[in-house]
Amino acid sequence: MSTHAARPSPVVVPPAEPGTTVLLIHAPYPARPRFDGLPSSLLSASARLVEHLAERRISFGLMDPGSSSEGFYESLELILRSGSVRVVCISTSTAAIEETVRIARLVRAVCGSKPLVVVGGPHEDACRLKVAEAVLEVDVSIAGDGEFVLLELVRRFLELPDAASSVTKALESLAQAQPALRGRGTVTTRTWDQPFGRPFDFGPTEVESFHKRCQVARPVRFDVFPGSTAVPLTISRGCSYGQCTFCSEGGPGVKAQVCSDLEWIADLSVRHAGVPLYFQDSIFPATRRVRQELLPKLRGLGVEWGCQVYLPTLSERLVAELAENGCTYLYTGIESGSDDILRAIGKTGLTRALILERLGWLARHGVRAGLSLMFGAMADDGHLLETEHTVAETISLVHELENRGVPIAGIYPNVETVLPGTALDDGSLNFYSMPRAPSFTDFEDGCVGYNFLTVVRPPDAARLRLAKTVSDATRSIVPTSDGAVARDASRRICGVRP
Ligand code: B12
Repeated sequence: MSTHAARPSPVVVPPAEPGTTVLLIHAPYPARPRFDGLPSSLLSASARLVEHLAERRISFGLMDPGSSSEGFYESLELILRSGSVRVVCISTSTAAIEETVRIARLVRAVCGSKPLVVVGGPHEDACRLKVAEAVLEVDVSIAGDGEFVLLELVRRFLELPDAASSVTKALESLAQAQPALRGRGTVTTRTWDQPFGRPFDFGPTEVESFHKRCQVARPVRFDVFPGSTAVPLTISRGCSYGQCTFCSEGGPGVKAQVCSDLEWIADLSVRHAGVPLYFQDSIFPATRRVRQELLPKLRGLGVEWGCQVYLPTLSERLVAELAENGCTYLYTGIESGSDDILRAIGKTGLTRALILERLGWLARHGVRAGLSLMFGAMADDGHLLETEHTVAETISLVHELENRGVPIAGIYPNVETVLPGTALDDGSLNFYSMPRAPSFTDFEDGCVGYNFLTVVRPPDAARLRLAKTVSDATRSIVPTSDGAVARDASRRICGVRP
């Protein structure tokens, strides 16, 4: 008999509606996203809070519109006008920061100062200027491991009457160190005297999946698998490599820790019978325990699955082992066909020769590849590394992989974007007003944020020419958003942004 029957079912997080008391909002991407996914940052942060609210029969609901639209703001206003909302928790990436500000302003315009507005997520974690300091409409922002502190803050706030001092009183309870609290990070609020941001350290949190505690009943589009859906999950936090100059995961914080409990994966798969699993860990943690315990379990589930790898740390033995246990798709960042660029962006050990060798292993073991390309690389001092020649090198690498028979399931072209907290962030950029580059609308994250067209404004003629080369070159290997030129119609830009 299976053991999963004994475990309580994860709490279902319903869509928010008029009457909802605690609103959970994943701030929308300001352009058309090419990826789908669950709001995993927000669900990870609020899983314990959701359990608490469900137990107390306090209503809660999720808004995860994906991309921004007037329809989203109309729905939000309708919910706010119902007069029920007491707490708004927003998770935001840097790209969505202006949407976060608009959401907070709408809350204040409709509900005044009554609701508690809390912000967290990747932007708050990485950005030096914290949201509650930068945005007056936000009461509190929490960087770091948010789950216990968020629960404590909201729990206390809801216990208090609707008084102006409720935020201050709820924050006071955090100061009285609770033995049950966990996590490390920073709480920021303008209700305190300077400094507005204060660190907290209640010890480490256990790395666990939100899937154990809560669930959103929504399929996730992921075109590389049959049925075009997948269940995204992670079994670790952080990145075991952490050296890429464009990624904030190299900074301080969890350095890739694997969940101690992996039993919930079978339950999750049973709840989504027959649907492939996609492990979106930055790098799939191929630890001995994962290889000896998890892989045979995955094989036993009888569903296809995929994960993300860093080619320099891959062995042919591992590819074989993954394939034997049901893995049919590996996603990896090859980024550029130029060895000079790969070295400069921190991908030490990744070379054109190594890419050709290791992706050849995938062909031998019948595993399909998803490839991330990243154009417009800049050096840490901001100068542009990409040239017409290096773009051509990247395109020729893709052709060479095709000619060698590597089964390419999807190509994901990106434009390098400067994110806060990365080696590329020199502290001079304003991450509360994101520039737009309409010529990169076809790219996953090229049209919003700081890239080689928007760090220097206005861009010179050479940069504009390079941007056109990048767009044209990309169109020659993958279809555009309207499905135009495709050398190979079976290959698509698709799926969860890994
Ligand atoms: C899964 C994923 C997605 C999913 C889900 C997004 C999400 N954030 O939930 C999808 C596919 C939708 C996605 C989209 C994008 N993503 Co993404 N994604 C990830 C990924 C791989 C995992 C996120 C995760 O679940 N982590 C695990 C949880 C446990 O940790 P956490 O996210 O740090 O959350 C903790 C704290 O932040 C905090 N917290 C989080 N939310 C909240 C909310 C409140 C109220 C509080 C108090 C605390 C709090 O508590 C959490 C638990 O401790 C990360 C990389 C990574 N490994 O983290 C990139 C990452 C978050 N994505 C990133 C980017 C750039 C994007 C896109 C802009 C890409 C694009 N091409 O356009 C879009 C933005 C979408 C948007 N709406 O703005 C960057 C963000 C950098 C930044 N400063 O913004 C990351 C960090 C990758 C990277 N280093 O480049 N992504």
